[in-house]
Amino acid sequence: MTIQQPIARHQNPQQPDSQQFGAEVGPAVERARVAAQWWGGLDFAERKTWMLEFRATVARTSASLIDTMREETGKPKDDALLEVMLAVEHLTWAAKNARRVLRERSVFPGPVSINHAASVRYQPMGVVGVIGPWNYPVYTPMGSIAYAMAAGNAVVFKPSELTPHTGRWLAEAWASLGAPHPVLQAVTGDGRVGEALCRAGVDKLAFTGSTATAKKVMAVCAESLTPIVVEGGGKDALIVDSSANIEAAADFAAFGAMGNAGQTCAGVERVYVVDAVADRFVAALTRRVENLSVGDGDGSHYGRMTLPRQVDIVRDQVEDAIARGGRAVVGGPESIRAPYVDPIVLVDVPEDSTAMSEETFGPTVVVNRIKDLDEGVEKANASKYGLGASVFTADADAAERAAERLRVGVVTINSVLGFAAVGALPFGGVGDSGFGRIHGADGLREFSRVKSVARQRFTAPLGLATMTRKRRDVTIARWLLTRVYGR
Ligand code: TXE
Repeated sequence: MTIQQPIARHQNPQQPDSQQFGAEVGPAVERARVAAQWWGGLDFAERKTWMLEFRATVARTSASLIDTMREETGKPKDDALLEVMLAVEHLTWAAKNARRVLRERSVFPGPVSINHAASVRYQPMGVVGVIGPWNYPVYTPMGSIAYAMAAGNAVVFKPSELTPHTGRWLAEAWASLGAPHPVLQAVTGDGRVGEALCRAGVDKLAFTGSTATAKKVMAVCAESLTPIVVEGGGKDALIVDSSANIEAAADFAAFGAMGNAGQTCAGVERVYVVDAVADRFVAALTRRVENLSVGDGDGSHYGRMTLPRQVDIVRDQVEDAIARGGRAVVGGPESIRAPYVDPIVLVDVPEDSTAMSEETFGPTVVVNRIKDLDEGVEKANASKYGLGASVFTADADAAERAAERLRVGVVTINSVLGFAAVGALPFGGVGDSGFGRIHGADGLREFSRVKSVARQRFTAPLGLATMTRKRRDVTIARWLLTRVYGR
């Protein structure tokens, strides 16, 4: 197989002019339409075989994928490797569980329709468009691609304009299998290509990116009533109870906040610590992050900011937090040396500052004090985002209560990002974090068209749905309504 050679860092890939956008997207969707006929006509076992073959190819040749990602995003090699591993995990889960989740199932028709056999089917939708981000350019889109393919759809994938070769790599890996049709294709370019994909007649659109762009995507998809699933980022909170293992909480907070240079949709951006243990927590977190190595080397803990303008967002938020009375206990505005940002830990930042309300997407974290877990949940829930949250406590009941009350799509207890490799767990948010779910059974159903079938097996004892219904039938219906259901 020909795998795309990595491009030089910071080099802009050649973009076609706007007239060519439709030119690439339209034919790709047409080819996908034909591919979907073939792919959707295979049975679950056949699709599983192809998908596991795809997985094997990605895994076997992952060295060049890792290099490509590394060049395009600036993340360390080990992080890129971990990302491919997680993506492959989801590919595996989707391939192996599609039949169990999506096969036709019978349902009880109920007493009034007892003469019917009732069943639910999950059919492929056809062609799914996937618009992906740059922060996890393999793992994140694979959460849509794998589940859409396992559900019997063909996929046209538009990677971020910052990671086009990573997107092409995946499509070429599929092409190298020699399947009769391109079930996975990539089209590259900026938002205009994404918009062309939204207009190209796809049957569903899966979007990951900013909330602002999600709204534009939704508006364009609304023109043709194309359904979408949106993963729009987050402002995740980590809450530390007084009973928590403080060292472990600090360890996970450091990883959740600084890993991948903080460019993680479900990364830790706000920490709420119960007052009694706050000083200990801040000291433990400081020890862990103050000497992290940041740079291009493979030994670095994290690399450059992938999106150049993200550096300005981080700077604005840090300056706003400090201007409003927050304090920097690790780093500060001086930690920003584009394209790198050294770790920044802020404390006692007002809740209405942008560092607390807007997505930061950088290696900075705010630690604020709370009186108890309940207040932590309240503050966590005050965000317009609602993607994930973590709770650290030794009290299992308190953790369960918090998990129940947190207004987010995914809760992690005593760790962070604990869901990322669990194929069975659906992923998605509420509010500005989006809607719909990828991963898990819900992720497979997200890319399926539900069809209900009711088959009459014999003439109904109660002839209600007929023009020749008898007085006696209506009397029985009235009796059922008032005496049985109205009891
Ligand atoms: O996102 P965009 P950007 C957040 C993060 C970051 C911000 C902006 O806070 O600062 O988003 O990043 C395509 N129609 N996240 O500019 O614009 C675009 O080409 C159709 C959160 O990268 O949302 C890319 O493929 N598509 C996040 C994708 O949308 C359009 C991950 C995302 O771009 C389009 C990354 C249009 N009109 C950034 N305009 C997460 N949720 O994990 C752009 N695109």
